[in-house]
Amino acid sequence: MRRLGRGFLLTCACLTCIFCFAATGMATTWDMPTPYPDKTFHTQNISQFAKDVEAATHGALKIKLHTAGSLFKHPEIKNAVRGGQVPLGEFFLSLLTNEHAAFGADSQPFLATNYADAEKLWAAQKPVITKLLDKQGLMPLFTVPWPPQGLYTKKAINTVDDLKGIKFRAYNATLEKFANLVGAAPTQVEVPDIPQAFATGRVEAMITSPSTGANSKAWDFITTYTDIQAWLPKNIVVVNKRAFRKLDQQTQKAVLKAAAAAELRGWEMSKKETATKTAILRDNGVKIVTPSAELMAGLKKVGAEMLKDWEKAAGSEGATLLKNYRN
Ligand code: PCA
Repeated sequence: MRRLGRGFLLTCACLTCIFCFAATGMATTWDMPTPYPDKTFHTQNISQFAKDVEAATHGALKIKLHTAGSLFKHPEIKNAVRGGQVPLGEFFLSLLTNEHAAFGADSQPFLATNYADAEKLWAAQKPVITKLLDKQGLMPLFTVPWPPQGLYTKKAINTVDDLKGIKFRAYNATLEKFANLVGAAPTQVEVPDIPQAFATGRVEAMITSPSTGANSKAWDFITTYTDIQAWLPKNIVVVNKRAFRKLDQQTQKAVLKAAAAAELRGWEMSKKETATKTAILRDNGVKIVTPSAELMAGLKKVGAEMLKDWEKAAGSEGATLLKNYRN
């Protein structure tokens, strides 16, 4: 009896091994580059997305994250997905403004400045950019906004004139243009390089979210956060359509379901970040300032000018987008 029992157990163990091998043999691993550091809420949201996909497919599809630009640098991620070097990736949506202005709608100063409007803007933008990405063999999986963008400086800023000549960190062409129009001197700096850029004096001020400010320990290099709530730019996760089609239908469904959940979860995380990260800035000695009416009027004037240029550049797609957003 004892011998029989042992034999039975051995057989079970062998069968388990065979099944394990079969399972790993069939499993696919997707490498996924992302631009931002691990503690960024976007990265944490994507990490949960990867876990959800793996659980829903019982390990048949694993997504391996390569964060903070470690596999591909941020400006290269989109083309890496397009070219099929990686099946999916995350990037800052408005980086594609040079391809079509419609991609940059969410970075237009003062067009959508709170979550309700950002949601409406995404609803209007989504069909337009889905078509544009489709032509490149790409499909959006989900987008998540950053909290409203505020102004970080080493002194109080009461009017647009106070920004003149300041060395300004920018993260896309639209912000670069905005900085130029207010008389500042912009330089592109990726998030992981922000502390170094301030420490070496390459930049002296920036516009970004409370998230990125707090994660970069902005209190080490600025004194004042002016809460101008200028726009809510988004990150997008896209998949290469050829890679997606290679998945069996059940796996495709699991990916889409996890993506929809990630979008909902990400927007909620973003809303919570706004308050928690502003409090962290305050707790670390940053002065949180409500902008003066004069500053806001000056900044909005620049925003209105930029929107006119954007409308010209974005053509009929832009007109449809704006019409749908405003209706
Ligand atoms: N953080 C990113 C994008 C917008 C934001 O809030 C950055 O500063 O580059």
